Amino acid sequence: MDDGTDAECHVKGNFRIRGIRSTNPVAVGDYVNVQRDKVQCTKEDGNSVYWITDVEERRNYIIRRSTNLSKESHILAANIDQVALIVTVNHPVTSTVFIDRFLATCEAYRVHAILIFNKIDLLNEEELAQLAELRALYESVGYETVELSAISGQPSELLPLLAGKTTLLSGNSGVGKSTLLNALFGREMTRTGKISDAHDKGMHTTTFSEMYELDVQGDNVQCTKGWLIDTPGIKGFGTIDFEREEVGHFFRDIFRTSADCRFGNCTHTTEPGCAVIEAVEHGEIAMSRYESYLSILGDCTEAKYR
Ligand SMILES: Nc1nc2c(ncn2[C@@H]2O[C@H](COP(=O)(O)OP(=O)(O)OP(=O)(O)O)[C@@H](O)[C@H]2O)c(=O)[nH]1
Ligand SMILES: [Mg+2]
Ligand SMILES: [Zn+2]
Repeated sequence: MDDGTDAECHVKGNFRIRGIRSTNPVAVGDYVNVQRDKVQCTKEDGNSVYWITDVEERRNYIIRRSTNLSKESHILAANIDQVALIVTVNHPVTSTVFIDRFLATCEAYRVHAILIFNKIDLLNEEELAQLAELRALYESVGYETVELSAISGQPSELLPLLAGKTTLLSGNSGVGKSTLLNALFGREMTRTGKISDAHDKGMHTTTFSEMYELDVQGDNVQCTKGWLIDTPGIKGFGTIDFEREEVGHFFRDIFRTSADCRFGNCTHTTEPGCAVIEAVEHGEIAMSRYESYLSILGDCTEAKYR
C-alpha cells in the first residue's frame, strides 16, 4: 500500500487488461488501485481484504510465451529497470538459444539486461574454457557479464550493479536465482531446492514471483538499496509477435552488420548480398547467435498459421 504496508488483494475472475492477452493480468511490479471488500471487509485476523480494480499503465514489461506454439503469454514482471539473466554452463546447462531469445525480448521491450554466469565452482577445465568463450561472445555483442558462485558468500561485486534499481532475476529452474538472492541479502529470504540427480535440472522450487527490498552493507559500497524480484524458473522462451523484418533489430551484432546488406529489408536468409551471412561465414558473428536468430524467425512463420 502507499504507506508501505502489505495487504491481501484479489483479482476478479473476469479481470482483463486492454490489449494484452496474458495468463496473468496483474504481474509482479505492477502499481494497482484497490477497493476494500464491502462484505468481507475484515478477516478473522483483523486484516482487510481488497479487490484490484485497475492496473496503472506500465513503464515496461517482459512477456513470453510458455512454449513456442502456445497461445498463452505470461508477463514475467512490470516496471523494472533491468533484467539479470542467471545462466549456468552446466548443472543445469543453459542453452544459447534460451539466452538469445531472452536477450532479444529485452531489446524488443527496451529493458537493460546483464548476464550472470553462476556455479563456476562446479565447472571442470573444459567448461571453464566454454565459460570464458561465452562471456567474450556476449561482451563483444554488447552485454555486461559477471561470473560467480552464489554459494561462496555475498557477491559484493554485484551490489553496485543493483543499487537504486528494480532488477528481475530470471533463468531456467535450478540455476541458483533464489540462492543468489539469499546470498545478496546475507540471510535466507526464500527457499532453494536441490537439482535432480537423474536429469541435472532444477525442480521448480520457487512457485510464484516476489519482490524483495534490498538494503545491505557490502564490502565495496557503504549501503545498497534496491529491489530484487525472484521468479519461478522457466523452460522455453517463446517470443511474442515479432515481425520477420524486425527480428534482426533485436540482435545487436546482426543489426550492426545488416547496414551492409544489399537490401534494406533483408531477413539474412536467402537474399543475395547479405552481409550478415558473410559475417557468419567469416566467424565475425557467432554461429550460435545466428541459429538463435533463425529459430525466432521460425516462430514468426508459425505465428502466421496459428
Ligand atoms: N555448487 C553450487 N551450487 C549452487 C550455486 N548456486 C546455487 N546452487 C545450488 O543449486 C540448487 C538450485 O538453487 P536454487 O537457488 O533453488 O535455484 P533457482 O534458480 O531458484 O530454481 P527455481 O526456483 O526452481 O527456479 C541448490 O541446491 C543450490 O544450493 C553455486 O554457485 N554453486
Ligand atoms: Mg528459486
Ligand atoms: Zn542480410
